[in-house]
Amino acid sequence: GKHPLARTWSFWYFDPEIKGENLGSADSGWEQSIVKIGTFSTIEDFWSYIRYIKPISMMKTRCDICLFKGGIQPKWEDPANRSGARWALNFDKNTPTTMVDTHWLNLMMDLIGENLGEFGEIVTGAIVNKRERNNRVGVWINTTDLRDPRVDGLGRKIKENLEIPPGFEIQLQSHELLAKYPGGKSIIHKI
Ligand code: M7G
Repeated sequence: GKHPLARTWSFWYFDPEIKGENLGSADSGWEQSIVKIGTFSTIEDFWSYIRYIKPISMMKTRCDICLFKGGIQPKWEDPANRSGARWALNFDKNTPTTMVDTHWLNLMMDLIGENLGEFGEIVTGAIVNKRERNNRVGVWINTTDLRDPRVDGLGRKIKENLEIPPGFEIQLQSHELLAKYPGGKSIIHKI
């Protein structure tokens, strides 16, 4: 039999060249470029998706792959993300994209395998962004409350598990601030 995961997850794909149905929201069309790839709840089904989803080193620039807990959309607007944030790992051009692939794969395995312990409870999903300047891995959480020790704990645990050097800074950006001020003003914490 297949090996069940602790929960259901979905893969999503963002490609600005995809222009889907306008669902009537007031946004710029960003939402129309997201498609759900599929949902799974076993280790075997995870690997069958991984086998055909291109690693980001092979993807077009400006595309994203998202892995979210079942029932949560990879958007700031989803109720689970609305008052949340992302831990952002920005990899500059000195980091080979195949290294970003490795970090992303390790992160996905930590998420679906519930290897982040209690810190995984605040996670809603994760996204890898293929970008011209900085490729990015972002881990989305459902809170911006820095008094919750799991916020800082998660950031440290991610660095530890992915073997990110201590001197490599990761930033916590609130979705609300990011929506208002793209860029550095949205950073509420860093480690
Ligand atoms: P990004 O893809 O997170 O980073 O956001 P980038 O700047 O490295 O490309 C790029 C832009 O996409 C944002 O400034 C928004 O215009 C739009 N966008 C991204 N996200 C995650 C959302 C979202 O969840 N909701 C909405 N409405 N727009 C978003």
